[in-house]
Amino acid sequence: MRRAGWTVAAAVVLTVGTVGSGVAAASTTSGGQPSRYPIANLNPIPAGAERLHFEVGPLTVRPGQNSISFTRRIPQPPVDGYIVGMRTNLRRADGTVPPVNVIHLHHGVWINLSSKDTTEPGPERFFAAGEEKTIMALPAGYGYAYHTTDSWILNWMLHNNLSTPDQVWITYDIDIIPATSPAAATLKPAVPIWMDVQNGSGYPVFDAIKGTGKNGQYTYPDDAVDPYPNGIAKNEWVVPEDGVLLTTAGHVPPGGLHDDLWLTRQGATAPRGKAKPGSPDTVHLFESVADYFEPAGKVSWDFAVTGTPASWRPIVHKGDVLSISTTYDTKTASWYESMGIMVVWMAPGVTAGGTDPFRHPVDASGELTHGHLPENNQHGGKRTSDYANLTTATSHIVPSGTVIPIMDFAYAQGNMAAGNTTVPAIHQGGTLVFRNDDASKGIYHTITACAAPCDLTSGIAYPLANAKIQFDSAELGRGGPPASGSITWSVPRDLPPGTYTYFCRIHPFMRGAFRVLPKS
Ligand SMILES: [Cu+2]
Repeated sequence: MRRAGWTVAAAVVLTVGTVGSGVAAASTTSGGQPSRYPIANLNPIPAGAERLHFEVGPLTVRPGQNSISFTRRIPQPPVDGYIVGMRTNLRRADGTVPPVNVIHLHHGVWINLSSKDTTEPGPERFFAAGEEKTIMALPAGYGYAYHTTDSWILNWMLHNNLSTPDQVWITYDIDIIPATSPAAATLKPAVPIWMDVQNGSGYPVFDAIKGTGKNGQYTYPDDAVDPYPNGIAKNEWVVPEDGVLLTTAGHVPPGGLHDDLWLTRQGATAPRGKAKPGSPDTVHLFESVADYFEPAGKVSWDFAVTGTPASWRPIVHKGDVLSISTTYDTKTASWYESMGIMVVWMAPGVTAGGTDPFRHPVDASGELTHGHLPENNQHGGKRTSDYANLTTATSHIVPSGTVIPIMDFAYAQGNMAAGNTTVPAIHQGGTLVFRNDDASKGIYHTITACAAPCDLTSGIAYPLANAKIQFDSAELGRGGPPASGSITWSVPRDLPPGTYTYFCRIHPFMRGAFRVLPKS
C-alpha cells in the first residue's frame, strides 16, 4: 500500500524569472577534518528578498529535559510573499550559541496550520532542522507562497545534557520576497514534500544496532526486518501530478552516513549504474551525505549535510513513486532513536528546464549547507580524574533481581564517580533491575553499554554505545515518546561473565558498571 495525494490548493501559474543565484564557495572549515565537499555560499540575500530574523523564547529547558513540545502563534513575516530560504539556530540570553554537548536542538519542525501536508494527513511541515542546522535555499525563480493569514506553530525538542536548568531561544531567519516586489511576479510556486523513513509515526525513529546491516553499514528500511508491519511503506509517496523537483537536503543524527532519494517509474529503466540494486525501474535522484568534521569519526553532531547542486532539477511524472532510504555506520557503535528525513521542494505543473532522470543521470554530488560550527568543539574523550575505572574494582554480590534506583542523575550502585571502589555483582543467569526515580520529574535516563572502562570526559563524541556486547534500556520514563513507557529495565540474563560499563544517552556524564560472575 502506498500513500498518494495532492492536498495543496491549485497554484497560480507564473512565468519563469531569475532572482539571485546560489554560488558555491571554496571549501573552508575551521578545526577538525577538512571537508570533502564544497560549501554552498548561502550568505547573499537573493535579489528582491529581505532577510527577517525571528525568535521563539525564552524557552526553559529543565535539567535533563529531552521531551517534545509545541509553541503556537510563533512570529511570522508581516507581509505576504514568497519564502526562498530559511535557517535556524539556538541562542542564550547573552546571544551566544550554546555548546552542543550542553544543549542541543534535537529538532525543530515549522508547521503551517493553514495548509495541508503533501505526504501525510495533517498540517503542512515546511521546514525542519536538527542539530546539524541544515540551511534551506530554493533555487532562483521559485518560492514558497506565504500569506500573513497563515498560522504557524513550531514543534521542538531541546535536549539538556546537564543536570542544571537553562534557558534558550530558538531563532530562525527567513529570506522572503514580498508579494509587492517586482521579483515576486516572476516566481513559480514551490511546495514542500516531507519524505521520512518513518513518515506518519508519532516519533519517527528506528535503532541502527552495532554489527547489523552489511559491511558495517545499515540502511533503513532495506536492511530492517519487517520495517512496516502494517504494510504501509512509510518511506514512499506517489507523485500526484507532473512537475520538477527543486532542492533537498537530508536530516540524520550522529552515526548517519547519508540519506538517499529514489524515483520509481513503472516500466522505465534507470540509466546504467543509477538503478537501485535489484530495481531497474528505480533511479537514484540524490544522496545527501553527512560530512563529518569530527576528529573521532562519524560519531557526533560535528557534521554538515550536502544539499542538491543548483542545477538539480529532476522531472517527476504523475504516478511515479518517490522514496527515501537512510544509511548508518554500524561498525563503530549503535545508534538508538535514529532518523532519516529529507524535505524535498517541488514545483507542481512545471517541467520546463527539468531533466528526465531515466534519460540522464541527475544524482550529482551536492554542496554542504554550512561548514564546521564552533558550538561543536567540545568533543570529549580526554583523560580525567572525575571517574573511577571500575573494571578493576571489587565485587559486592547482590541477589538476582536487586533494584538499583536512579535518582538525582546518579546510579545508586556501581556509580563510576571518583572514589567508588565496588561494583554490584550477580551470578551468570541473574539480573539487576534499574529503576528511574527521576521519571516523575519528567527526566529520562538510559542504561546503555559503552566500551570499558568508559571513564573519559563527556563531549559530543564520548561516550558512545560501542561496547562489544550491546544493551540499551531505552529512555526510562512515562508520558509518551521519546520515553519508553516503563521506568524499569532488567539486565539481560544471557550476559557472559565480565564487567559491564554503561552510560546515560541523555546525560552522558552519568556512568556506571556492574559485573556478571561465573555460575557458582
Ligand atoms: Cu540520564
